[in-house]
Amino acid sequence: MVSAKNIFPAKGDSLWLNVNLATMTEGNPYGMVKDGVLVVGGGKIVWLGQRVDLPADYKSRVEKTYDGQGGWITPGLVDCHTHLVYAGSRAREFELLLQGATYEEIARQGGGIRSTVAATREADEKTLLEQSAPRLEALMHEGATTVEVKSGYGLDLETELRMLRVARQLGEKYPVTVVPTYLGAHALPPEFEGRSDEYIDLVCNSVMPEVANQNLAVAVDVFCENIGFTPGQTEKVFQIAQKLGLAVKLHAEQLSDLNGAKLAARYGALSADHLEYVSEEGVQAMAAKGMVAVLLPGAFYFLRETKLPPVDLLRRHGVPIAIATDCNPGSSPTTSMLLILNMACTLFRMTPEEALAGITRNGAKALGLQDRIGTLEAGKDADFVLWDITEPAELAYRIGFNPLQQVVRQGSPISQSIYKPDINY
Ligand code: DI6
Ligand code: FE
Repeated sequence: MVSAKNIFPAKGDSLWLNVNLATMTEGNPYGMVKDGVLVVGGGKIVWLGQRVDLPADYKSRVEKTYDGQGGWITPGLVDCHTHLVYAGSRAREFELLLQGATYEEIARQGGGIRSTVAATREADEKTLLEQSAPRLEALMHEGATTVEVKSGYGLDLETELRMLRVARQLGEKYPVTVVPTYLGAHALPPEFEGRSDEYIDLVCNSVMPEVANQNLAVAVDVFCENIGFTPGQTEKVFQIAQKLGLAVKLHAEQLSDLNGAKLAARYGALSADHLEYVSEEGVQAMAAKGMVAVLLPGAFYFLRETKLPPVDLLRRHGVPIAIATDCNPGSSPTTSMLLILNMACTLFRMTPEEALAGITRNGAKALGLQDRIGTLEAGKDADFVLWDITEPAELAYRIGFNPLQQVVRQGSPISQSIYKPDINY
C-alpha cells in the first residue's frame, strides 16, 4: 500500500479506522481501499492502506483515533468553478425565463449579468461578505474543502477589487481553500456600451495589473461568447495575464462555438469550461495540451439547454473531465455539489465514478492543485470527507440527501459550528 518514506506517526497525529477509502487515484474503480486506515500528521496524509497492512506500532503512537463506523472517506470536494461572490437576486429573471424569454434575450435587454453588476456595485464590502458567506457555508456543508471564486460582477476597478477581497476574506474566515480568479471580461459594463475594445483595454491596462499587484487572483478567466467577448479580445486578455504571471482559463462554447477551447489551448489554459458546443477539433486541442474540461450541469439544467457537452468525445481523446456548481445568480443558482454529482450522471450520462473524479481529482487539476489535493495519497494535504454511505455511488445517486459525517481540512476535523461561525463582519 501507499506509504510516504520515513514518515512515522508522531504525537499530535490522528488515525481513522473502520473506514473504506475512495482514494480517487487511477487504477481500480474509485481507487477503492476496503477496510482501510488513514493516518494524518502535520496537516498531511502520512499513511493509508488496508487495516491488515497497518504497521503494528502506529495505533499506539498516534494521539487520536477516530472510528469511521464503516463509512467512506473521499478526498475533500473541489468546486473548481463558482461565481459565489455577488449581491442581490435574479429570481425575477427566473420568472421571465419560465415565460419563454431566453438567457441571451434577458442579457441583451440589460438584465442578466448586468443586473447583478448593479447590485454588486451598490453593496459595500461588509454587505457583499454577508450575502456571499451563506453560499460558501452551503458548499462546505456538502464537503467542499477547496472552492474557486471568480470576480466579474463589478467590472470596474473598485468593485472587482472589492469582490476579490471578499473572496480572500472568505478563505481566511472559513476552513476552506478559496482560489480567486479575475473575470473582468465577463460582460460589457453599461458605461462602455458600444465600446467593448475600450473596456478590454481597461481590463488589460488598469484592472488586471492592479489585481496582480495586490495578489488578489491566481488566474484570469474570460466569457468568450456572442454576448460576451470575441476570441480576439480574449487573446488580448490572455496575453497580458501571462505577462503578469497569472494562469488562464476560459468560459468557452457555452451558447455557441467560437473556437474558444482551441484558443485557450494555444495559451496553455488550465481549463475550458461549459463546452456544450465544442467541436472535435477543440477537444483535440485540449487533449494535446493536457487541459481539463470543466462541465457545469447546473447551468445546462437551469437554462434548459438541450445540446449536451460531448462527454464521449472528451473520453475518447482522454481529456480529464471536472464538474462544478458554477454557483451564480443567473444560470446556476445552486450551492449543492451533491446535486451536481447527480446531474452529471442523469443529464450528461457520466458514471458516478467519473462524476466523483470530476469533483475531486480533476477539479484539483483544473485549479493546477493536483500535487496537493484531489486524491487521497500519502504526502498530500489531509483534506477529506467521511460519509455515512455503503458505497461511493450513493453520493451521486441520492437527491437532496446529505450523508456527510465529518470534514477534515489540513488534518483538522471541522466542527459543524464552523458553518455558522461568530463572524465579526
Ligand atoms: N456563464 C455563466 O453561465 C455565468 N457566467 C458566464 O459567463 C452566468 C453569470 C450570470 O448570469 O450571472
Ligand atoms: Fe461560469
